Amino acid sequence: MKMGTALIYDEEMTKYKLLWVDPVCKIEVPERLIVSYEALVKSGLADRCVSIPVREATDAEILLAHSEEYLEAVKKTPFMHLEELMTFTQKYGDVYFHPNIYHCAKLAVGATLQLVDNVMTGKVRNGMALVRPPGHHSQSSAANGFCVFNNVAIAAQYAKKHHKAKRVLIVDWDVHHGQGVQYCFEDDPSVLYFSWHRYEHQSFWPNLKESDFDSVGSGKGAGFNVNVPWNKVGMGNSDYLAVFFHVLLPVAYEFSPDLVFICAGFDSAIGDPEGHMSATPDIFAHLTHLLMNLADGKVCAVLEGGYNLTSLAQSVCQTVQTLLGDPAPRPAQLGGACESALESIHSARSIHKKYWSCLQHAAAPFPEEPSSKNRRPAQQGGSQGPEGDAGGDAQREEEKVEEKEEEEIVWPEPLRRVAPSLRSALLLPDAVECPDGCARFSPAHGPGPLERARLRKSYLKESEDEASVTLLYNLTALLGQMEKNEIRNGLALVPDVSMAATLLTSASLSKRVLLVWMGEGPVPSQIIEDEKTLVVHINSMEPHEAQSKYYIPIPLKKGCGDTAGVMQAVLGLLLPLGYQYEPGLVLLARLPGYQVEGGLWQQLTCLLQGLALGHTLVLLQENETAPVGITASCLLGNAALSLGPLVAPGPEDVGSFERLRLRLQTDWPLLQTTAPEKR
Ligand code: Q9C
Ligand code: ZN
Repeated sequence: MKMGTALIYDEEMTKYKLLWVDPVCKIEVPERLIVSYEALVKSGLADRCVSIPVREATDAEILLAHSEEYLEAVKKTPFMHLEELMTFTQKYGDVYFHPNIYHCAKLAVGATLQLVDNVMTGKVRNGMALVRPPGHHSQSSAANGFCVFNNVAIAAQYAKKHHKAKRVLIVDWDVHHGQGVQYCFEDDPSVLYFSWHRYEHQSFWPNLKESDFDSVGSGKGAGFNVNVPWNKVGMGNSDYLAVFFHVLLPVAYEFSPDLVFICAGFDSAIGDPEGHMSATPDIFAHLTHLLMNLADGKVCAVLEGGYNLTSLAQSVCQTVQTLLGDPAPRPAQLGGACESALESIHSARSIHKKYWSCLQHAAAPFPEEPSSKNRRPAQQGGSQGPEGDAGGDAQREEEKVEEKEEEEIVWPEPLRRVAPSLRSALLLPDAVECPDGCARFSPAHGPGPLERARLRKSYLKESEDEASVTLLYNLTALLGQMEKNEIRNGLALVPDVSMAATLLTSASLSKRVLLVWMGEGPVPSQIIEDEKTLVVHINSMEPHEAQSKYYIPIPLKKGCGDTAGVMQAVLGLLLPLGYQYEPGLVLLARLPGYQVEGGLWQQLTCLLQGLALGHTLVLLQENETAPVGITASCLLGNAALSLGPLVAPGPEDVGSFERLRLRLQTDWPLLQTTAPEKR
């Protein structure tokens, strides 16, 4: 099992800075790296990582993404005087040179390659490289946007060449468009580049036509470039998650990368003077978590932008802590994506539907200019923007927000994330062996006579033996310790999954329980009627309308063994529902006879752990012991097995998901993929 998180950093990369006055470049300071690293050290996170030294990239490595002429030109900069550096700088846009920047740029590339080597050879599972200068704006023959060499583009080429990576995914969550990465892989179907970025209908830097949603790649690479432009500032947590659920993740799972890079810029976080967005640092825990089961967990995060030092340091910590496997914080009060974000989501889904079967039923594209151009997006917290016609007032208000000094923007410090001392407890019959690394659950003491009588009366037939009573007691005891945060997650083999689920939903102290019901068999009516339980039932029964806000059957014509279909339901329906619901506990019930690919079951188990601080309790049928090992592995924090490139899900199923989404989105706005007046 590949475990461990690499951290790659060297103080040397703080040793260059702007030497003249330039208001555009003054935000790119050495302190960006210093505060990020210090925050990791102070929080104890750095100590938990495997520290790996940087190295200089070789010329041959730099040439994987740059021209010889450009490399030779940059090579001369260490010997230039101030005047010459200023002149050289003027050849490029929004960047500065310094006598030591060439050295640092070689280290930034080398640090990224060290990360790739360690992840690809299995020395660590994942990792982060804290580097300066950043990379994603730099192009074959040009420095740009504080970037000298394209760290991630070079590393993606390197992984293909030296580690035989067949498919590489690059997720660019920096607030700027990484046009350098886009250009590098424009016609290359082996590298899928995803970027969201502040765009404002091309009025924001770098003001390129090709940053819009309709640049999808060219030639063989058509469909492998996914742009989601933000046409408003102020995008928040709900907007970011909606793009992940409805655009990036379905495409990424269909693509099935061997390696994932994150162009991890944190200028997309609140307080940033460039981005003007309102997503909070803890959202990066979720964005990271949602990518961590692609490519068998091989994720390389590489720092790009981020100019508010407080926001930057917090966001870096959230990312690294998630890579280390700590439970993600509860994403609070998610609304739907705002109208402008929905327009971008809709545009991206529509233009990509001919390339990705997961999007084949996305609604038709907008006719020309959307009428809602002036509506403001969600502010902090990401709740729905104001309804009704937006006119000049809304416009003026927006200008006020823009004028607000970024230093004035405050947000609460992310809560400390504590991992319970016991990660996984298993409740197994004596005859079933406990997988390595797991603890067999045993409560401090057994039930007293009164408790035995109560359990027997409420849940058991007369004929059942005392062992059944003990099992029920142990189940509630396990649940109790999970709810006290003494145990993170659990697995129980039970004689009757339905009965155990009924017991647990009624015994849970959580205000909200998410019950994921996998396979054939009715959900007990007692649970359906229970207001504090949201039931999502994935099955292969005939679709039926009998549903309430809290009982959501998702029927699959092709059956719930159809990997592509179930994955689509999980990413596009189950996860948004779960994130919106904010459960305190997730119960994952696998009904007897449920036939499913092991990797799919693992993906489900892993992805659900982003909810409820990782409090997942899995129920399996006693005589079906085969999934115990693979389930336990995921509960322990190992990555789910990759599913391989997904084939098209049943077309009827994709269509029925879309209809289900339409029907449910009034109650659950995070399911929205289209702006209201276009529905
Ligand atoms: N206010 C990175 O984040 N200046 N580069 C834009 C518009 C350039 C950002 C000016 C920003 C470059 C890696
Ligand atoms: Zn940026």
